[in-house]
Amino acid sequence: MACGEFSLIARYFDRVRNARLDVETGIGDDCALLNIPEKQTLAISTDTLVVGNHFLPDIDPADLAHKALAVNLSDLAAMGADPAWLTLALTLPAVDEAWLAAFSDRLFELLSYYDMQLIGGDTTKGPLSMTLGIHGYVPVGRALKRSGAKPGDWIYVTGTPGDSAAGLALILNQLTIDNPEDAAYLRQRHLRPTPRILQGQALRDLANSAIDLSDGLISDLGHILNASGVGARVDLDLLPYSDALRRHVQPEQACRWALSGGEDYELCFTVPELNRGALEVALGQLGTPFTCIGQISADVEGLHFTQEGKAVQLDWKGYDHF
Ligand code: TPS
Repeated sequence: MACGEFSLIARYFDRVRNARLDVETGIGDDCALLNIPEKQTLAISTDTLVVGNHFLPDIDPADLAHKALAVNLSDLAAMGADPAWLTLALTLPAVDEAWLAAFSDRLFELLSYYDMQLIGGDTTKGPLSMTLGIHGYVPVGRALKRSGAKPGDWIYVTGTPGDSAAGLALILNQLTIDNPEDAAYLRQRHLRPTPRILQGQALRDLANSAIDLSDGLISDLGHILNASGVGARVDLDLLPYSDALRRHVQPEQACRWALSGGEDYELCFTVPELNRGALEVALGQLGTPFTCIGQISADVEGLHFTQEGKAVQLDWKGYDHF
């Protein structure tokens, strides 16, 4: 059956209305009209994913939907925001109904999980790509920023950075792992990252600064340092690795992926000494693994690494498209 742009939207993207969110008009008018809850600041972010750069052409459409939404949600997590509205501009080479059904099913599953609503978008023909605009809100004055790190703050990461880059290496056949469970785990960490939404919200009153790990710790922690005008020491011996990464990847490669691989979508944040106990409780209650990897310092510039107590120079860079 032929499926034009408008029936495509009606069939796959105009689904449920969210009762929590005050949306006057969702998909189906020229603009969406949203009423923002009182005493909340709107948090807005946008991300583009392009075939060949962010994913391979044969990616499973459900994985693509998951990743596209998760990387956007991760930006809201890094600010401590509550997710609410999504726009989706989708460019497709052709209408493939099975592909669209699988893509939109996973998208709406996640939207429902995070209690969000798709409020608009655009569909065009061309090489597969998409731009998502995500909107959330955060109580006025309580958003986490990159610029708040203070000397003496402890630096933490959630989860186990490096897994996503190992998953990508598996997908690109640059790495082989003979243990199917470990290989599947690493692939999943790349294809289906977990946005740390509740963790970001729990950090609002505990962390001085936060960022999500999209380009790798070197680059992303570097943004915190630049924005805050401070330096930091990170102890490479403290970097948390997953069992799968540790079992199958040489330590130096694991370290390189953790620092510069990117796409982990974990949070990196800094916490003053005073809040460390409350942090243990708050993230412990959520069952989130998190690790202290270093400390913000006023007497160094930029990022300094130590290993076995000695300074080490690393010339690795974070992921850069250009
Ligand atoms: C086919 N990659 C793409 S974007 C990015 C990384 C590490 C950083 C975050 O992007 N080639 C293929 N798939 C991939 N996922 C990569 C390379 C690696 P952005 O800054 O756009 O959010």
